Amino acid sequence: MANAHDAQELHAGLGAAEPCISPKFLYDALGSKLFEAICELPEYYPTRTEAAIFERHGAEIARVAGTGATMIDLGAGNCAKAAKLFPLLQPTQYVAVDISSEFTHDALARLRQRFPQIAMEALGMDFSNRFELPELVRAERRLFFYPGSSLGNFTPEQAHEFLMRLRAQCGSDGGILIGIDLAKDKATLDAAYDDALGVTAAFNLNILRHVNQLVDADFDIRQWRHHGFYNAARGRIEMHLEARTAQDVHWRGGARRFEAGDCIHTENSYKYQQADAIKLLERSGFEATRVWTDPQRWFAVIHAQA
Ligand code: AVJ
Repeated sequence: MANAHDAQELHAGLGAAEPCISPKFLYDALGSKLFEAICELPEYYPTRTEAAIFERHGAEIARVAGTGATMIDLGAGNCAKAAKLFPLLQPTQYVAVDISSEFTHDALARLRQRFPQIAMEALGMDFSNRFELPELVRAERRLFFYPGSSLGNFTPEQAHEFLMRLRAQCGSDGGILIGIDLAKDKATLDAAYDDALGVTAAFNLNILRHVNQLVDADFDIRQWRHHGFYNAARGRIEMHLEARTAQDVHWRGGARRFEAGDCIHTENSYKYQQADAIKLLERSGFEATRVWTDPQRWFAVIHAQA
């Protein structure tokens, strides 16, 4: 069952002239596991490229970002990226924010055993719209940790608004450590979002299963096909689901007909030029202090202070 806000959002998206489902609905418990599997795929370079940057430059990242902060992990998932940085960043408090809260709760339970000196909280919430941290998150020295290039799910304008809101919540001396996927050749990008095993296809199709649960819809998943490709003109990956056949779909409070070939837009993932990512941060009130990239310049990790 969806909350009223999600139900309304789904209803509006499904009924729109250009139907869409927000990518946040990709992440139910199964979707989070499928995303973990995507991160293991040879074609999906972002996770391992970013991990290699953290691995190689971790000590310097910790020097620049500073130790002893409250580390707020946005879209924490299995918390693996943050956990690897704990020995270097030594946060006093770790706050794992994720829309898929049970998934993150389980991960956090294991982490508490390994790092008893760090106070840990899991927050199950959608931070994409409005975003206020509860009292339990300490206000001094907040370091937002936003890896994986999830910022790419926003349009650049939405990203700007989101970053301004983050900046306003940084507290004194706070900052952000963010991962940004950089623009690159189309073949590499196409393969990363349409892999040979079909894991990304399963991940995308799973959104329909999740929507069936959330608003009691009757999507027949076998009647839909995954598309994931780089739209170079718009500088973004697009994921769509295409109806294989004409069909009627119903959900709580609505219904519509899809003709064969009709598409539902499920995700954008913007790819940035490094200079544009820095401009975006600075336009949002941050000051970029340092950028780390891999030798191919496929991915950037940026630290910026509030
Ligand atoms: C988690 C949003 C960064 O855009 O690469 C992976 C999600 N979608 N494969 C991305 C995703 C399809 C991912 N982000």
